[in-house]
Amino acid sequence: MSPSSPGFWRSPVRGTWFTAVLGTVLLFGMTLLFVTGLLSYAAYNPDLAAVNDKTPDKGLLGFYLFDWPTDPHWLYRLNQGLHVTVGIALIPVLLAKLWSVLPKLFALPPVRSVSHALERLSLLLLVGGALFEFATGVLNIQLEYLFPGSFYPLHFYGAWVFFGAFVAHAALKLPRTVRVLRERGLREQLRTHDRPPAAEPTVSRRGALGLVGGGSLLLFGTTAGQSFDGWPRATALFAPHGGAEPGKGPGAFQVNKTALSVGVGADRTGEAWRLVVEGRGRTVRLTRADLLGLAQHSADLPIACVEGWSTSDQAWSGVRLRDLAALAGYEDEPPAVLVESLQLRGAFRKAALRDNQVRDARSLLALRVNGADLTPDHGYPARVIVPAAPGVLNTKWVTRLTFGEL
Ligand SMILES: Nc1nc2c(c(=O)[nH]1)N[C@H]1C(S)=C(S)[C@@H](COP(=O)(O)O)O[C@H]1N2
Ligand SMILES: [Mo]
Repeated sequence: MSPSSPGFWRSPVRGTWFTAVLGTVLLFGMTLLFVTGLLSYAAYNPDLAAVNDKTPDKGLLGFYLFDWPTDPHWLYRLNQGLHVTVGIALIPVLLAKLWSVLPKLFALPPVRSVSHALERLSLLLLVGGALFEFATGVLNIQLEYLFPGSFYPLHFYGAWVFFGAFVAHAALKLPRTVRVLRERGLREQLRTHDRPPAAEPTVSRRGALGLVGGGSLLLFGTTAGQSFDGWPRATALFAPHGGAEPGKGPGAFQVNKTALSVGVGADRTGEAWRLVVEGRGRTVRLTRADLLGLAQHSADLPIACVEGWSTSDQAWSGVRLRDLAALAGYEDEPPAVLVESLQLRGAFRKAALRDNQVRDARSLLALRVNGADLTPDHGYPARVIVPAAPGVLNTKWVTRLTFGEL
C-alpha cells in the first residue's frame, strides 16, 4: 500500500478535531513568537546599521522599527524569556500538528487546479518557514551562535516568509476550526474518533494530547529556569549554559563569553589599558584610576541575552555614559555612541547605543558590580550596562567610546 492511499494512514487519532486543537494553540503561540521576535529585533537598534545589523535591504519589512525604550528596565528580559521559552515549548505542538496532517502531503493528484497549486505552494512556505525558524532558533541558542553574523538576517527573513503564509493559512482555516471545536465538547472528543478506526489505536486521543502537552510542559520546565537566579536556574537543563550558577561571590552570575575564550588577557587589561573617549573634535584618554575619580553612580540592572537566559538585577556602579559624553564636548543633549571593545577576535566587538540610551541616568560605563571590581569575565576593566537593552549591547572590555551621529 502506498502513502497516497487513505488506508495507509491508520491512526484514528488523526482527524479534524485533533488538528484543530493543535492549530489553535499554534495560532496564539506562533503569533506571540512573531511579535516578541520583531520586538527583539527592534531592541537591537538595527537602524544604527553600520554596526549592529548588516541585514541587507530590510526596507519595508523594517516599517515597525521604533526607538527601543529604557523602561521598564526588565523589558528585554521579559520579551526574550518569552520568545525563547515559548518557542521551545511549542516544538512538540508543531511536530504533532505536522504529523496530524501528514497524509495530505501524499494526496493524489498532487495538483488539482490553479488554486490548489497556490494553496500547496503556501503550505510549502508555511511548513518550510516554521521548520526553518525553529531550526535556526534552536541552533542559535544551543550552539552559542553557530552563525553569529548571519543568524539575524536568516531568522528575520524566515520569520516574514513564515508569517505571511501563516496569516493566509489561519484566515482560510479559521471558520472550519471554530466549527469543529464548537461541534462537540472536549470530553466527548477525547473519547471518540472521527471515523471508525482502521486498526486498534496504539494511543487514545487523550493519550496523544497528553503526550504533546506533557512534552511541551517538560521542555517548558527545563528551560524557563534560565531566566531566574538561585534554584530555578538549576532546573534549566536545556539552557545553553546549563543550569549551573557560575561559582560564588560578587561576579557569580551567568557569563556569556569568558575573557579567555575571546583572547582578552591580563596584559591588555592591566596598567596599559586606556579608555579613549571621542566627541566633538575632542579626544580624552583616561586610566581606570581617572574613571574612578569621576562621579560614581549605581544602577540595579539585569543581563538579558538574546538566547533567552537572564540574570536578576545586579548592582553595577561606574561613570554615567552621559557624563562621558559631556567630557567629549556634548554637555547637553548627548548623542548616540559607538562602543568598541579591546577584544581582537570573535563576535560583538562593537555596538551602537541610541541617544535615548546614552541619556538615561542608569546607563553606565560600569567599573564595579555587587560591591567589587568587575571580574575579567564580566568585562574588567570597564563595560557598558544599559537598562532594558539586549545583553549584546552591553559591550565588555570597552576601550573606545565615539560620541556623535551614527
Ligand atoms: N566585548 C564583548 N562584549 C560582550 C560580548 C562579547 O562576546 N564580547 N557578549 C555580549 C553578550 S551576547 C551578552 S549576553 C553579554 C553577557 O554579559 P556577561 O557575560 O557579563 O553576563 O555581554 C555582551 N558583551
Ligand atoms: Mo547575548
